Amino acid sequence: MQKIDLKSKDRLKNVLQMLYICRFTDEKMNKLVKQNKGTSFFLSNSGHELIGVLSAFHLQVKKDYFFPYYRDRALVIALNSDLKDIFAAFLARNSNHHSSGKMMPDHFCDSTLNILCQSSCVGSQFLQAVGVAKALDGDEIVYVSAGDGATSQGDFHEALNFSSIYKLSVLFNIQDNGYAISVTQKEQTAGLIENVFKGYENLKVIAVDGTNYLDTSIALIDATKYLRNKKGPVLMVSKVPRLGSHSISDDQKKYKTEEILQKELKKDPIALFEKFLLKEKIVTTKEIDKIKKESFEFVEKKATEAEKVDFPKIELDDTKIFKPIKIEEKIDFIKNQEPITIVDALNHALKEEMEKNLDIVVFGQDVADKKGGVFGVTKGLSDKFSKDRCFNTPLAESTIIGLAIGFSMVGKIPICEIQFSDYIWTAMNQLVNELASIFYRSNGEYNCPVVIRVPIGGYIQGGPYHSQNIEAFLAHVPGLKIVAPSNAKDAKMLLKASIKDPNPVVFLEHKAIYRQRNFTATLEPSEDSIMPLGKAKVLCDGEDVTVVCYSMMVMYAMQIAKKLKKEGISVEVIDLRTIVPLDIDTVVNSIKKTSKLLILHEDRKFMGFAAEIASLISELAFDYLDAPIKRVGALDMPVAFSKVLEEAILPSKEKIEKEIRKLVNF
Ligand SMILES: Cc1ncc(C[n+]2csc(CCOP(=O)(O)OP(=O)(O)O)c2C)c(N)n1
Repeated sequence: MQKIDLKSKDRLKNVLQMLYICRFTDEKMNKLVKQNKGTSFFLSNSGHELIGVLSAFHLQVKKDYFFPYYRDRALVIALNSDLKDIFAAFLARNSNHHSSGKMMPDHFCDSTLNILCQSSCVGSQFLQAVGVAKALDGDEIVYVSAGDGATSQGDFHEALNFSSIYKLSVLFNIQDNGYAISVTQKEQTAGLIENVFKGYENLKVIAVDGTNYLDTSIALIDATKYLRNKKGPVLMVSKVPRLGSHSISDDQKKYKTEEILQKELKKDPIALFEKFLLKEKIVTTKEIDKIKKESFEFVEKKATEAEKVDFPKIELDDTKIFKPIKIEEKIDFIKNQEPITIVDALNHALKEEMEKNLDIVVFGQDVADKKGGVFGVTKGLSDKFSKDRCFNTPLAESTIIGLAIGFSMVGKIPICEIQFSDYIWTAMNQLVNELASIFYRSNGEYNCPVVIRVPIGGYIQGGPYHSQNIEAFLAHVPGLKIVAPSNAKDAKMLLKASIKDPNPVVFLEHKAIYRQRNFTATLEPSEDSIMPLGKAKVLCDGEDVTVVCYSMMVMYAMQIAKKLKKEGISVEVIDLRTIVPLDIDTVVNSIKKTSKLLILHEDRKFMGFAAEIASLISELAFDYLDAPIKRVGALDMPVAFSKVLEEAILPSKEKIEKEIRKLVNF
């Protein structure tokens, strides 16, 4: 490792210049926000400059990866992200990086410098950083910063745990300014952060005065050596003052006494650094003044350039939410084979794709062999492809989706499993607030080709926590595709399309039909067969009524259609196959023929996905309807364990048939 001369004049002048640029940027932003030039929000970074600048100096630009938080502008500036872009983003302009007007100021994102996409959710960056580190195989370091308040989030503990298990080179740089808005450190954490987390094996913990140049530099040398040698993660707790209020909407005088404010001012890292330089006689006052002046002028110039950047164009089409993808349908079947079940179909799709694409990684709870998943979908994958490509995660759903985000942003294709849909809720922040919007928020700089496989549904006496359906919740989130196959051939081909999709796909697998043979087992599509997302299928032609359904309800609808046909009632059954994208055209075309629509899903009727379809059809095809649209779904209550209750709560074939008959006779 190269020896660093911490007292070289060049280095120190460089640090000083960066510190001034950061401070003047802060002051300029504070002024700009009052001038109505496009921005309305400002977060002071004053006090945090030294730790940010030195972190950048001790890491390698374009080699290492960075998840800076909003008070880490100094790191981003010192990594040489163009200050014009930072100002332009601050002014909500169409900046080259940092979201181009999508995100509030200081949400950094610059793919040319491996700065990954930041949201506003405090603490959600930790697990994504860990995912990036797990995906890398060189001696790169993944830097992730946050304030002391963020360490209270469960994701922080999950991230320390996972990175410590796998000895991942993640530098957790906690910039402890003693406050989370107004909440003090004592109210926040049961002890000092540097003491609380010492129990994780392989984790090196360093506490440092982040306003002291020499101490911080030495701590970073120590940390980076440990990380480059792949000994494990480092938790560095840097004590810094927050010299401004939390943000422009806050007044710290409400909760900090004058005495505290004065004490904090004495810890201004720039004033302390100037003092150090003069004491060590490394620079003269004159040199300081010169650097200061040049830095000021540089900041002014960059801010002026930024003001000339246009505001974003008003582009609101789908291509801003989903990265475009075109897949041509190709279907043929393997000859002379027995029908396969959905479990087999999924397992074969995974094996075939993993064989072809070395970037695919599978993980989740119990997915590795010999168990191969609680439903056996991932059986044989870790034996065949090694535990690097198919591994068990801790029992932590946020970890699973957080890791997937990290993997996907650095070129991998993660396929993760949430063991039961009922347990996806602990990962909702990573799924909804993070994964779904990264393509949009990064203005297309990053996209996340993640597949999340989720067993859903009831009819198995699973009780309230092994029976849930989640499509209506997820369909409301822009940026997620949702697939719900009803049979083995569709499952195989749709999973292949989901893996090829550059966007996040939630793949819903119904537990009750995983191994069902009579309806859902089919001949096996060949390895190259694929079915694009967003194409519904008319499974049986009819004249009297259209039944729209998906997942397991397709089986019920088809069985009822077959029965009614014998009585001369002709039911057209449409299998949506994907919820998002939704193929509403196929439904409209069917209604033009039948004039009657029944939407069937297993999920609760109230606020279920049928409500959206009904509403769309009333907008698009009202003139063709001869009867009110009917919905059939579960009762508005949790699904009970007892068979008699479960049957009464979920849609039964009898009830569906009754409702179809009523509609036909309307
Ligand atoms: C999950 C979440 N909860 C609440 C907020 C609102 N919020 C934004 S910043 C902040 C305080 C963060 O404090 P800390 O992590 O100590 O960082 P600091 O601002 O002090 O640098 C809060 C509560 C948020 N953005 N995200």
